[in-house]
Amino acid sequence: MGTRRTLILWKRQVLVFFVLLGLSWASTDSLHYSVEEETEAGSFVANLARDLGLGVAELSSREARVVSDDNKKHLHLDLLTGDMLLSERLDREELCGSTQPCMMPFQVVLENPLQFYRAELHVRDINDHPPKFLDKEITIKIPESATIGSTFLMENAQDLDIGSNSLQDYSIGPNSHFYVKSHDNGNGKIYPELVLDRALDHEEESELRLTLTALDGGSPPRSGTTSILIKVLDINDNVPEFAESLYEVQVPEDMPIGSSIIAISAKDLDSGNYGTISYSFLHTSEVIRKTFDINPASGEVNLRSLLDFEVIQSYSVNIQATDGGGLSAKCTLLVKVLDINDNAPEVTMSSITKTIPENASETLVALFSVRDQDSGDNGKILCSIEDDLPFILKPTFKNFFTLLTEKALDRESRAEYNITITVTDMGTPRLTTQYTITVQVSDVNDNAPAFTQTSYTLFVEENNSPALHIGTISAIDSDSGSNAHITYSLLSTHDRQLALSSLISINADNGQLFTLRALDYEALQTFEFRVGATDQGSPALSSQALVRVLVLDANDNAPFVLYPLQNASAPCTELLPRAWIATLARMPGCPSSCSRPRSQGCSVCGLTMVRCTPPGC
Ligand SMILES: *[C@@H]1O[C@H](CO)[C@@H](O)[C@H](O)[C@H]1NC(C)=O
Ligand SMILES: *[C@@H]1O[C@H](CO)[C@@H](O)[C@H](O)[C@H]1NC(C)=O
Ligand SMILES: *[C@H]1O[C@H](CO)[C@@H](O)[C@H](O)[C@H]1NC(C)=O
Repeated sequence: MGTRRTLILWKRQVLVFFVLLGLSWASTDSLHYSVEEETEAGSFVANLARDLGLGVAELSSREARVVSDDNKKHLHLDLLTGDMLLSERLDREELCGSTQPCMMPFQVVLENPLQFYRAELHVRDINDHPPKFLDKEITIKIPESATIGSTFLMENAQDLDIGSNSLQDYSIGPNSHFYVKSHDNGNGKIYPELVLDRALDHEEESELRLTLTALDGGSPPRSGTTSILIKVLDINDNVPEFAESLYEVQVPEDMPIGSSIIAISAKDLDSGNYGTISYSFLHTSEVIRKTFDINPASGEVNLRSLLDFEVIQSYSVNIQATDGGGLSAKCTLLVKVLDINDNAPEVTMSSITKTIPENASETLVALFSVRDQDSGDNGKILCSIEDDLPFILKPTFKNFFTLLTEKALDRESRAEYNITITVTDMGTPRLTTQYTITVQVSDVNDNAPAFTQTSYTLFVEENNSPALHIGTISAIDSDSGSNAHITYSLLSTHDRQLALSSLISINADNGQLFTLRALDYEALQTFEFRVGATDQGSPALSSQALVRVLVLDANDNAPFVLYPLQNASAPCTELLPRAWIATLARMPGCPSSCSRPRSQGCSVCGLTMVRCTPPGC
């Protein structure tokens, strides 16, 4: 633009020159003046009267005046003094731009006769402009891999001043990576060039800010600055890095599916894609893939399926972190499964005796083992039974227990026991398993029959009918079964004269007593005998009681003829106990059993009594 403006100016000058030339004579000599730009208006430039060798009066009379080629009134002639003054402040940069020297041709015109003098005013440059950068901030992108000595050309600063007042040099603020070189491109412009002095590292410093200063050569020099932002571009020069090579996490086995157990994180000092890490499992087994998954972006490891401490106690998972440039690192995640008390203790019966004899000490009732699949306290077991039972638990080898009777049991006081074995682990919460054993106490013949009374007194009126039921004795045996099955019997009497067996008979099964014949008060008023009750245990137990029979008198005697003897061949009738049948059967003419009693002249009285009329009686 400066050049173009100069051109226009020059054309105009030429035009004016020719016009003037055509008008009149022109002086050959030209006058040279010089003034500094920016000088105050009204400042003195020269005394034209003296320089032209004319008097002031003549200047005035000939209407001398100063005409600038550009038709602007930069100068002014004072006709009273002949002084040529500046009529305005001149700006060299405006008048001439970069053209130098900055010459402003003008004519001094006189009339009568017309005469003009060529003159020119040299407007001298002063350092009134500092160098100036067009941009307040310059951004340069430099890859961190740039080698030392690399150069980076930047926009130059501009200084409107010229010559030594124009831009001369560049400098940058202190920094450890760059210095600046001024670079003359040959057309008069000086460019700054950054030179890399020390290698850059994006990870250490991703941006640098420098101040570039442009200096001119004025006195004093003026300067302009701009800020340079250097963006250090990343290259994938960093491998992802895990904070630890081994991560360890403890996970309770009841952790629900989908839970996050840990977030693994690696760092990559690179930025952008080179610093973007994706996580994955590396060389993992099927089991691990089924159990865990990893979020590729966040590195969060989640549970895919339930853990079971009783199956697997720990997992070793290899995790790989890969950046966008394909560099990778690996670490190991150790997942320790924590036991939760999720298994109740178990009881395994090896043997059970469901029936134990009473009155036996330390009888083995059961042999069993306990176990709990959990570990630690969760797997520690306490084994107990109710306190109030006559049984004890004894630990044997390992986890085996025996259940024994504590003392001899008495079936008669308790015949059945329900023993609940309670097995509890020490976990939180405690888990308990119960196992109930029902034990029957079998009978032992340890109780003798006991008579309801120690002695019985029976009354019989004399002349009773034979086979009269005169009373019942009774004993109780608290044993059971045959041990309680009582057989009653008559025992011998102390009175040797008494033919007890012909007087009394007893039903061995129910203790009913019968008279075998009519009693006669006048012959026998009272008698006593012992009865026995015997159970069928082995050995059998028995007890005795005393029976006293009192015969009551009746008025049955008329005056009695003692002699001659009454009919002596009357049939004898007798009641015999059942037990005697066998004996009778061996006697001629008597039945051998009661299956055919009547044909033999026998008849059955009740279940146990037989009336028999042996021919020999
Ligand atoms: C033992 O348990 C069984 C079954 O529950 C019950 O029928 C029986 O009465 C119990 N016996 C005792 C002595 O508690
Ligand atoms: C019952 O036990 C006691 C004491 O051991 C013993 O004296 C008694 O003979 C036993 N009885 C039977 C019927 O075994
Ligand atoms: C025996 O006495 C009974 C009556 O008491 C009588 O019927 C019977 O004929 C007598 N027999 C003899 C041989 O005297």
